[in-house]
Amino acid sequence: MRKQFIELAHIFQIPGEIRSIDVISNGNINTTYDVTICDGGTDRRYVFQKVNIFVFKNPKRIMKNIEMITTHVANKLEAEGKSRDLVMHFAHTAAGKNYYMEDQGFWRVSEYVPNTVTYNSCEDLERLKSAGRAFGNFQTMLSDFDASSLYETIPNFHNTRSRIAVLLRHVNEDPCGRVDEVGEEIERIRSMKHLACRLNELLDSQELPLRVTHNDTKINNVLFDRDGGEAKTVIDLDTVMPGLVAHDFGDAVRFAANTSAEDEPDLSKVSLDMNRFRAFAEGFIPEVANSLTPMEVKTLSLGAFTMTLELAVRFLDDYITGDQYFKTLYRGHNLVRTRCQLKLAEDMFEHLGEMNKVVADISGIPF
Ligand code: GN1
Ligand code: MG
Repeated sequence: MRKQFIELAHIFQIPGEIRSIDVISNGNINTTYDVTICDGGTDRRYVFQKVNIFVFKNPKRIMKNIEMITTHVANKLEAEGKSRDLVMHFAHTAAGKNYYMEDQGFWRVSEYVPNTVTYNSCEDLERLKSAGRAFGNFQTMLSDFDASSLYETIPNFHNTRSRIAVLLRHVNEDPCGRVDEVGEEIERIRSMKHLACRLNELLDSQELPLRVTHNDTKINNVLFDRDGGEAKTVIDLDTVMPGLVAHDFGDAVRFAANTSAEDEPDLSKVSLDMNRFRAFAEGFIPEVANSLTPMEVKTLSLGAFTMTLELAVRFLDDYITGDQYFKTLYRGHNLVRTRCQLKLAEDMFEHLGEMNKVVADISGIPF
């Protein structure tokens, strides 16, 4: 492996000697390494990433999106007198490309934002609020970005209605003979389907606008300052595409306000933590409030329920089609994830009124 990384460093024009290579194991899709390279007595850290081309069919276009987005954000930061380093920066090959494609895969390398850490869960409410500000701010930074110039990296990514339709088609086909095991889960999804498609309806009727959104707002996609604890920047820009603000808010809540991990097998540990919900909302909403329509604000909580049910649908779909999309650590991992997300979605359903009250309180918009 070391030999391959020496070659990659050379291709991406990074001078120096490789000191260490560690796997970063928290993504479910790409394969990521934390690589330290020493040049002239100084150690620098880089992120080497092999992009999953089963999931991302056109990675070159993704890298073009990323180039446009990071340039846009860096220019804005500079105009505000802030450091351009607060947005991801990718290494380029001698041919000026921010990726390298070979038989073994599709590679990219970014500089590790110095002095930062990531968290896979978040009980610290101040930290959560700061993550809310970071995702809200990212959204605001992209509010004047031309959405039509973006390639849609995964079509229908957060199209919940289409996700459910695909699942139900696969239930009929039962390609791996696993449908018998999951009758109850399918019924629970069917019973929540109507509400989960509400955002689709509001989009169809143009009561909600499309914006440029991040679409993968897990807390571990936020880099926090190692010393101060404040969120510095957001990463994982593969799915920046047109979407709904409720998707970004909702996916973040799904992950960060769950009292358990997203794949907790002990369902008694799975629930919505309203304190964490409030903390994230207190960070996110003031950042975006000026640019959102009242309907967007009113559908934020619905976004949390919708994204959680959508993830249950995606995990179950992957389970019954043979675990090809998400990385799994054991047989049945996707089913465990499904059950966890279903339990959380049901708990969110119970708490919709309470969540809406918090959003109304923070935004000042009466519902
Ligand atoms: C995937 O790889 P990661 O952890 O950044 C997935 C997200 C899911 C998430 C669930 C491109 O994200 O949509 O919410 O797993 N990304 C893609 O953990 O499908
Ligand atoms: Mg991701």
